[in-house]
Amino acid sequence: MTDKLRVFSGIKPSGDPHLGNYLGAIRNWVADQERYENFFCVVDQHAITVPYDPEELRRNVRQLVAVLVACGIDTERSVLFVQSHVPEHTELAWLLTCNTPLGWLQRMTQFKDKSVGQGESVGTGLLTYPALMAADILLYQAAVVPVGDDQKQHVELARDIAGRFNSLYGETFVVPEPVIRGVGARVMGLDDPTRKMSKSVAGQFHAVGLLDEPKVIQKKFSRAVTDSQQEILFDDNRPGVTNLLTIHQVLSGLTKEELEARFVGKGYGDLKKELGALVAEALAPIQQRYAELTDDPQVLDRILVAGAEQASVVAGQTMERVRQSMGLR
Ligand code: AQP
Repeated sequence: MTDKLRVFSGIKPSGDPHLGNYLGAIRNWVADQERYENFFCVVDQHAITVPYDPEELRRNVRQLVAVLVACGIDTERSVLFVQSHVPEHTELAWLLTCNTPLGWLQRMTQFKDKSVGQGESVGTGLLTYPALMAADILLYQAAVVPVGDDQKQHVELARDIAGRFNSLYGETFVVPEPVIRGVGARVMGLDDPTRKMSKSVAGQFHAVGLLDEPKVIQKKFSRAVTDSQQEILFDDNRPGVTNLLTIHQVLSGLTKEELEARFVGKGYGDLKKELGALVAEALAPIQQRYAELTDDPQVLDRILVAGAEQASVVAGQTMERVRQSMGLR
């Protein structure tokens, strides 16, 4: 037993993990391992709500688990596991779906965005997956859920679902709090700084992968979209340069004023070159650990088995209570 607050964090294996995932999420998860009792989950069942390739999914799951460990997730201190390895997630998701009004799901902005143009052929899972996400969180009785601002609405839904369930069937779930990070909370695409950097967006120059080689990283930054102005300043009306400066700020730890002063009289080329080197340097130790870790596939197999066992203990206890509360036992 521990008196630390329990945290649930998920990441979707929908493609190669990128700098946005690292700066907006993984880096903070690593830093907070001492502060919280952590459950880190590779949410593979969220990655199947849109068309996908099974072979690629298998590869992405293993790659992502290895990247998380390489970034510093310590499996001695935190529980790291794959969602589908703990079947209670889908069991609870169904029970929660039956207790979630349709209107609550239909008003989720992500569903509205992602279903555009698909009409009635849109996968039902895209509509109901926030109930699965609620199950992920509630299964571990998490008090805190760190998320990007785009996921805040889903954590609020999980709160509503927990509250409704507790009032219908008696106190069963901890009602979770979303926590949004400050600087670096949102890294934008290098090819289009008005869109969030995403794993699933196509385009060679969109995202910086955590496993990209230094020269690829340099090349991607050299192609980053900026604007036709000269000064290098943080400016909400200039998303390209602001995105580059924000990435620099998170990695270098410099203040906005220090960064702006550093680039007075210099051009975008200087900023991009320096940033490319800074990012490559930050990713080098991660890539080194990743190479060591994946050298022997059995190491990863053992991590996956141990993680699922640890997660199952808590998930099993919650499910027993839920089944009792709902009259299923
Ligand atoms: N661009 C980003 N900037 C900052 N944080 C980000 N995160 C994702 N993209 C950025 C954060 O990473 C964590 C894991 O995210 P996820 O993989 O579960 O889901 P996502 O936000 O949908 O990530 P992607 O990369 O955009 O995937 P796709 O393309 O499949 O939708 C979360 O904490 C997220 O906020």
